[in-house]
Amino acid sequence: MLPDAEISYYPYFFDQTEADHYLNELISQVAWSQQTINLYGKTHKIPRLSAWYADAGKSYEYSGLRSEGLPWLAILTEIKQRIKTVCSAEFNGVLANRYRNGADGVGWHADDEPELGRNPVIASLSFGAKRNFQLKHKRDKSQKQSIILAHGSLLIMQAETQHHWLHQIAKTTRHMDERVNLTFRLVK
Ligand SMILES: O=C(O)CCC(=O)C(=O)O
Repeated sequence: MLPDAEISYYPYFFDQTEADHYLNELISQVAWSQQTINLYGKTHKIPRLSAWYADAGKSYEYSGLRSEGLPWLAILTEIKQRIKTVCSAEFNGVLANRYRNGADGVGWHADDEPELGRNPVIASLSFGAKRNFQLKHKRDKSQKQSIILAHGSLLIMQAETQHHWLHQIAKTTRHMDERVNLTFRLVK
């Protein structure tokens, strides 16, 4: 149990066959793009591919950029319905991330954008390569945790987690196959 957090992890949320199917279909169906950010006047490509799907009018700002939601794909709606078997929260958008290899990652951050409101529920699904999901407390430096996110797993973060904790998927020089992550969110 982590302090100031509420995190549930379901390593076998999807069985191997389902997880393989979703990995392949998401890679081919999602409209992946590599966003760029401006840092101190220089343009950088973010080290992953992404796409935001959402109900009409639910735009979302991530990696410093606002994205209009793409219309839901049937496969994403199907996965959203499955999450309902363990979590009663409503979701109206999903951020898809694709890590092509170990050189892709996401740096320390919290999912605390204002449009998610206070204490958001984030449901995060993983398909493909196992990656290390690290958490660190914002103030108490002795508090850290890491979870190896397995193929077909579901991680739910809720309550005050985003307020007190940061998370990242660190880049690695080790060989890594592709991984797709879906984080379902409710944009107010
Ligand atoms: O890929 C992951 O598991 C984490 C993704 C993430 O942190 C995010 O989308 O905010």
